[in-house]
Amino acid sequence: MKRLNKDRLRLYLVTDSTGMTEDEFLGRIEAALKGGVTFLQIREKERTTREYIHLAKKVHEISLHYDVPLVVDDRVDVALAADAEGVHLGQSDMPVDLARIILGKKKIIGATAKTVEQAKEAREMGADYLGVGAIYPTTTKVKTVLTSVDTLNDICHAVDIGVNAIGGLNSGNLDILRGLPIDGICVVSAIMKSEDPCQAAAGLIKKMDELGISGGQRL
Ligand code: TZP
Ligand code: MG
Repeated sequence: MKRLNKDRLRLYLVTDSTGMTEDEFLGRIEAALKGGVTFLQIREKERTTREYIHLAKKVHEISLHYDVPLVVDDRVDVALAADAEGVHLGQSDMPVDLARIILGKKKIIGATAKTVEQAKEAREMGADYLGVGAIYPTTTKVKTVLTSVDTLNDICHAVDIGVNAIGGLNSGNLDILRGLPIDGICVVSAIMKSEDPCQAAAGLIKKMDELGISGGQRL
């Protein structure tokens, strides 16, 4: 069975519960799913393992209802405990090939790549998709550097797995990605910090349609 159809990557929401009650957090995720989010990553940097598992299970109950895959940032153990669809791994996290041994063939493994070399290596180790960025400076707490649009384009042409852009993206600045053969975008603040997460998600999809960001144009 195919682990991941690239169409699923179109609007990828990375969650951030900072400063929210659990109900507000879950409510925002559900609203975003109603607005058209197609893929979810739960990302918690300050939580205990037990809290991370608790929240991942709660988010998973909702994402299953919308038939949207959920991956867990950084933590293979939390992904397994919550029976999530997979995990997202950065360059300092567990190597993709080891995660693949632990998770098996059916789970989704995403990886962060900032260079063509990292992208090819992640693909060879068994990653199903790549998050590439940061395209713009971001206000979300993350250790990252900027990745140029040229590098993003080169990565798209160097690998046959899904490629998403990430970092500072919102409906007002997606023009930089016009016509690029990416499969989708990943956002945190554009949805998690918006007044109306449902409208925000719908607006991002509309903008991607206008700009011809639709993946599927390569390999
Ligand atoms: N990796 C690169 S940039 C980023 C991550 C996790 C954060 C993106 O957040 P935002 O709010 O969409 O800029
Ligand atoms: Mg990480």
